[in-house]
Amino acid sequence: MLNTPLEQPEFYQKNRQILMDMLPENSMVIVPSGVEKIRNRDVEFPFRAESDFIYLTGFGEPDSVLVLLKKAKTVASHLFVRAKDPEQETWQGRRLGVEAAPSTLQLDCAHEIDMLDDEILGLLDNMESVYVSFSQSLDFLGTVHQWIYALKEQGRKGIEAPKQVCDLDVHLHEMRVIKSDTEIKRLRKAATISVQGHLAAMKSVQSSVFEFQVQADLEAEFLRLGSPRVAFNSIVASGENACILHYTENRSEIKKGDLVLVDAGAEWQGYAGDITTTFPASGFFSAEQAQLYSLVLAAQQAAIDAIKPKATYDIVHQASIKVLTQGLLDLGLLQGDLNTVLKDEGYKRFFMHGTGHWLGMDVHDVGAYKQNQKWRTFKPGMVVTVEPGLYVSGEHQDVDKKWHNIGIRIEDDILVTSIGHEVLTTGLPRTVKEIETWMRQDKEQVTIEVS
Ligand SMILES: [Mn+2]
Repeated sequence: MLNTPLEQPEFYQKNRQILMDMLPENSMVIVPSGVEKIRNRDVEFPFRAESDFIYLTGFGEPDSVLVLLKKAKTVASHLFVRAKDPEQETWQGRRLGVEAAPSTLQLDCAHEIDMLDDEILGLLDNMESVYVSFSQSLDFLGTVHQWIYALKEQGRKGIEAPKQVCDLDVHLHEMRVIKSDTEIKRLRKAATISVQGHLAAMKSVQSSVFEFQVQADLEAEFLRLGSPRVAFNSIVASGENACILHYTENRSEIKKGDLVLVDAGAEWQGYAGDITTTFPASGFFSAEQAQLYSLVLAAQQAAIDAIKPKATYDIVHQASIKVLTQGLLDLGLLQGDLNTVLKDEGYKRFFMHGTGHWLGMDVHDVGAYKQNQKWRTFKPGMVVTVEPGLYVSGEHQDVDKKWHNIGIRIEDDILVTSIGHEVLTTGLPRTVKEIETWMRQDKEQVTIEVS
């Protein structure tokens, strides 16, 4: 659990200010942190607060709700938190509490969460609009509606209920698409730790028998470098498992001739890293593995090269599928001519996902991809992943067996800059030759250490 508030409360204060500047007078914003979920019996899943909530508070306890009001050109911030409770805290961990919250988080005032239903009715009186994320659970949206309903019932006493409920995502998520300097710093750190974890995984595969052992070394490195948790469940997929896009079982034995696909990222101060590496368990690619790998890498390079201000996600995707499709035609995995296969999307048999996604506090970060039915253009401060792949499984029975059970994805995190782009996830061996050399050197280093 994230009991310690994150650093730099002024960063969150600024986020609140920018958000409220966008909203009209007499608006209220309501953002909950989320509730703990039972895993089994009395064991909870590790809690991680909603990103919107962290973005505006730097705080991560469950059962908390942020309420922002804009009235007479002034913004007031109220936080509802769990009450201090020495007994509960002895069992379950520290709580910030009502008294410490305002100064620690630079908020105007704090209340006990148990008082939310009562207090919010007073705060809502005379508010014109309520902004709440329409991505929230129906439960929470229902609660907001109940509050408004309760106010309407008191209409004869002169109480005025809000007249509209608006989607907060439109404003808040658009804000989150463009990263500030503080956010870029955190993403850079998440990227650096993620790179180190992937290097540890490449090292681990040489002494590991099972996928979970590689996962252990990967995640140990994240933790060792101070990341409190993975940004998403790590994928360590060997051989045919790599053809399952979100494989997270990680229980199989790694065979000598397998490629191992690792898709994992560390979280840092609420921000995600997201890297995929694919490398041979033995330290050497087979001829077919090397051919497909080099093709995916060329597609990734073409896609990264296309990233600059005013380019669009579609341009990046088209750049990668063009290279992949031509390569699949050249290798005989696809037949026909380039334009026909591109038009018919024949490549989707081997590459069935997009080339990437927004990256930020959420690994598949918030923000629209299209605006007014058109792909939106890139702007400095946006962060995207580029992750083309090729997946040839035993199911592709019309394809020569020599290509079977090869799943490859290569993914990096890219910041759009004013002059083009910057790869945040540098420092990994990427070409076939670099990977083979790195793994061989590493093996020699390990041998020296042991002897
Ligand atoms: Mn990704």
